[in-house]
Amino acid sequence: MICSLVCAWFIHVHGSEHKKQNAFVGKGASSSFAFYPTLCSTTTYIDQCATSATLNAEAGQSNYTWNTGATTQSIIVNASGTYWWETIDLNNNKVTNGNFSDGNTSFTSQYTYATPSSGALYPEATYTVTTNPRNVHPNFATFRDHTGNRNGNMMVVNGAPTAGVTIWQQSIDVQPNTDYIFSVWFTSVYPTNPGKLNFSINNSPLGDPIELTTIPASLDRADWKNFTVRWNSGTSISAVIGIVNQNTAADGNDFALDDIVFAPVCRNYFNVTLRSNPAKPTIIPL
Ligand SMILES: [Ca+2]
Ligand SMILES: [Ca+2]
Repeated sequence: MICSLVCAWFIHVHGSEHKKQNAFVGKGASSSFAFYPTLCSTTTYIDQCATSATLNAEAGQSNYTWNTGATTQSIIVNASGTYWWETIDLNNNKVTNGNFSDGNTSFTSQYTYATPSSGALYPEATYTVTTNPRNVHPNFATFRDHTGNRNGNMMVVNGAPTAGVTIWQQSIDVQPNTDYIFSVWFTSVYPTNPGKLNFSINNSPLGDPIELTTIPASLDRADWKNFTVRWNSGTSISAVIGIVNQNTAADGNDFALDDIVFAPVCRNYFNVTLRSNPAKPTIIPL
């Protein structure tokens, strides 16, 4: 009863603030209310008579990082306090033409560009920008770009057996002392010897090797996978970001990439207040 009264008062006094924050105020012994922040760096306020609250990060992320160490979309917290989860600020992508919609522009490659046509990618160490790998090599798989758009472009590469060659590179401006995520979607376009690559920044390798997976011999679909690496800009105000081939296999080693993002990490905060029921009074027998 006491808790209900306290919470009723709190909702009355702070209701307008909570509405503005688009948060839901609930009460009860436990909570399964959903919270979906839509903007990065916002704070969602939660205040409820409960011993726990469920915090839901925005759906559709490829990975989740909470300050508690959790990596799931939702977490249950049992104490008042400030919690946050990190994501990529996609509204601040520094890459130009990362989805290749503008074709073969805004980036450089140490491989040779081939104008899209049947068999254009027969030679090793060539690349193109096209809507279907089969369009440029009869032995490559047939599929759409990463977003599944029939008219969407991707970069298709016939990898060559020389390590340390830059496949894709672009110079970008960055803010100093900021954490960034470099994110790329890759798939093999041929089953043999899936590609091995590295992220690079300012011509130094960064992060774990990017090891692609094979695709079915039927060559009827892609296996798009997302690879990311984190980087702190330090004192830099610009960076040369790149993707470097590390596979020395002669056969196969052919792949596609799409939706390149280089954007700051941002955090969404939850400010949680949990109000427990007070202890029941002790009834002393007469
Ligand atoms: Ca695309
Ligand atoms: Ca090849």
